[in-house]
Amino acid sequence: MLQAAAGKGKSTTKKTAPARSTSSKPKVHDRYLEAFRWMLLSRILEEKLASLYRGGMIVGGVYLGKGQEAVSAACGMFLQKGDVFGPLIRDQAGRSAFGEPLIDVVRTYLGSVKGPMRGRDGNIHRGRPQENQLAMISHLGAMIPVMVGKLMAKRMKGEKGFVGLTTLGEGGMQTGASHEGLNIAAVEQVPLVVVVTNNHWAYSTPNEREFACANLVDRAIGYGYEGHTIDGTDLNACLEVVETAVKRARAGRPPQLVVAEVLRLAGHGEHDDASYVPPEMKSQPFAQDPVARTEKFILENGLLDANALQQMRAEISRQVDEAVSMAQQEDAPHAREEDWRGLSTSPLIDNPSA
Ligand SMILES: Cc1ncc(C[n+]2csc(CCOP(=O)(O)OP(=O)(O)O)c2C)c(N)n1
Repeated sequence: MLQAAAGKGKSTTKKTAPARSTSSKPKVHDRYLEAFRWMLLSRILEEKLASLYRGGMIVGGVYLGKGQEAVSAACGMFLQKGDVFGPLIRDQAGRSAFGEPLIDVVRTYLGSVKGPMRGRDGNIHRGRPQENQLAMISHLGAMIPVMVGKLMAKRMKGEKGFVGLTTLGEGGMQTGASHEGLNIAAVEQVPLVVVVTNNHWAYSTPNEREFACANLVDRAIGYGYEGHTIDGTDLNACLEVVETAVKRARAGRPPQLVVAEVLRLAGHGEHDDASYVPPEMKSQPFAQDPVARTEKFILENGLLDANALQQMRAEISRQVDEAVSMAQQEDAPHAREEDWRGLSTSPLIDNPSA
């Protein structure tokens, strides 16, 4: 749903009538099924990671995207070569849709020296900056100014037609870094999409202790963004809205703010039992499990039958198990043999003209 539209110049900001997205019927079945596959991969992979964590085989935290798979998958699906993705902790589906190899994930969690972080950096902080997947920064809000800087650098180099998309939790949106980043992106008119997933909790802090506006999308107009809201449990709505936002940013319209509503269907991390979530919240519409909802839709509309779905699950589980068993046999880094320079700076030191 498009909530507020701002013109390209800051002074021409105007509010348009909200247009409600009415249909949940997928227009493009292939796209719907592709998104579902990323969602399912995320769910199955994360269940495996949680089980490895419980077995004491993962050092550091495990943070699941359970409940956020539909909006996250959509975030990765409309980005093209040359676009930049800045994912956060609950974005396994989006990372996979953007092109992150499964083995990268497992190698990082299991500390393999062959992983993208060479076994040195934990779990969710992985990335491949040279392939435009920014390494995740934990400090809430800090991904936005980093993304803005990256987009400005691309523009200064004369690149054209690119978009940057970064994600944020509703808690992260309340930090100073978020405000500064959101503001400067609009001042500089960089081609940016910010997807905020309001999962109702920032660790154990509920929405009413996080912000006092009616809906976070109301801030779009104040920042000079175009704003959109989505039911983050409805895959088709997520695909439509994120696609529109990416297209608009690419077409040179102001930065785009998308606010999706879901419930975090796990603890903050696997160390947290989330016992502070009141039971009545779990029966709210936004608390639906997007994977189950999408699966039901696929079956009811005959996009796949139960047998084909079962095969998809089995195939993904097999790929996850193979990746885990490969990474488990790989070495951790050896301190004395390591090149301790940073991942991004090494090529610049070796080849200063690069
Ligand atoms: C500036 C800062 N403060 C605190 C933290 C610790 N912290 C990490 S995640 C988190 C909760 C984040 O909530 P939200 O942004 O809503 O995202 P969610 O975890 O719900 O997806 C907190 C408090 C941090 N990483 N950075």
